[in-house]
Amino acid sequence: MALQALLFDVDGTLADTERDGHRVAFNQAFAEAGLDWDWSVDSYGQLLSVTGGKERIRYYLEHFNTGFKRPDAIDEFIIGLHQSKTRHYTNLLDTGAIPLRTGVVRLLKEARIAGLRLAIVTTTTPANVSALLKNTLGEKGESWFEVIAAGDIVPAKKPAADIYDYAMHEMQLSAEHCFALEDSANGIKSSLAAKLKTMITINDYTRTHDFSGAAIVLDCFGEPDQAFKVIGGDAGDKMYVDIELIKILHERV
Ligand code: XBP
Ligand code: MG
Repeated sequence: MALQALLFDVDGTLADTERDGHRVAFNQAFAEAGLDWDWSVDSYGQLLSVTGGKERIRYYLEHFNTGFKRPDAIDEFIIGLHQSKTRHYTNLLDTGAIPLRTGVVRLLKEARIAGLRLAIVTTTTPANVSALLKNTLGEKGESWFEVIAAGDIVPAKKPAADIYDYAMHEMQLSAEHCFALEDSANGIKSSLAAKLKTMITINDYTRTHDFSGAAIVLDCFGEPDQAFKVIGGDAGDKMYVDIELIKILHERV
């Protein structure tokens, strides 16, 4: 089946947003609300087992900070905290603090030249995607992607298949014409459940995750002068991810 579209995860895949972006913004929101909660670099790794910021705050209260006296209107409390977190996160991106990962811009440009259709498939809030793309690819960055499937658009976030299914439905494409690019166990569970061949580029929070079923696992996309490391799978004689490698992986049974 001919490859027609690339479906990109955002957090951890397009950019290393978690440790120095989302985590920092959560802590800023907590401080602003007068809470003494502090999500350290290490503890945030555990909290990442739950996708979605609101879901992550709830998980923290249920499993890590069980002594906190919760307000009666807990849902509104979490929504308010999360809105503040989104404001801090997008402000942080506006400072240019988070660049795209190695090889991302080149790969996106090559995909556009090759006529591949592009989509974003993420659990993060839509405003976060807009801010990242605008601040890294420029004002027109978002328009490179035909569909931006993000946040609460589906109720069941990754690892459920729903957000990938939604994106493919919007594009009127079936899974065999698409290829997913992910960085985490929850991400690949979601893409595999949607029957998508999936490439993984790991990061510090995900390097020990289980990536069974991945088409290949790499440390990054690489550049012509900066080879990737193959962690699992067969990249042939390729040193960096290009459209040809993705097509080979897509066709491989
Ligand atoms: C990303 C996430 C998101 C962000 C926070 O996972 O888990 O929850 O950490 O985003 P993935 P919000 O890369 O698998 O999509 O706070 O906007 O929900
Ligand atoms: Mg991710």
